[in-house]
Amino acid sequence: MGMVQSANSLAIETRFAQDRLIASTLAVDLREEILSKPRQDPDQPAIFGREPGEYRNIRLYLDDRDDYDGLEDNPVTDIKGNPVPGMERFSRRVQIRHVLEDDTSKNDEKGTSRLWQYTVTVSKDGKEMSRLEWLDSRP
Ligand SMILES: [Ca+2]
Ligand SMILES: [Ca+2]
Repeated sequence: MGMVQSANSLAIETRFAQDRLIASTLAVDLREEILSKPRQDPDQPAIFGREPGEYRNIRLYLDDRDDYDGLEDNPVTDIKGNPVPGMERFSRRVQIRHVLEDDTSKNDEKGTSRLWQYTVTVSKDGKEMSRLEWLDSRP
């Protein structure tokens, strides 16, 4: 491989590594935001997902963790719904599953488990770049 070619491929690799770092940072940021919210809605009867009046992509109005289920943050926005400069090609998605306590790969169909699995996926131009999963429990 010639000098120019290897310099090019190094630049591409560096760019990719930067994108991966940005994507994982965006995922961690969203996890921190979710974990900063209470497990149950503080001011209305709690339901899984958003309670009435909680707008889909303005996260400021989301006041409990399961409100984030199904969130599509595309392109990446701040908590007030403003696009984040430089992040136009990145998007984030949140999925929450009610899972069995003894086998978290299975969904809890009966609704008796106290465990939820959270997944945050970050993509660039629609291609997945980072994924973060964690378990959350209810007392
Ligand atoms: Ca809720
Ligand atoms: Ca709520």
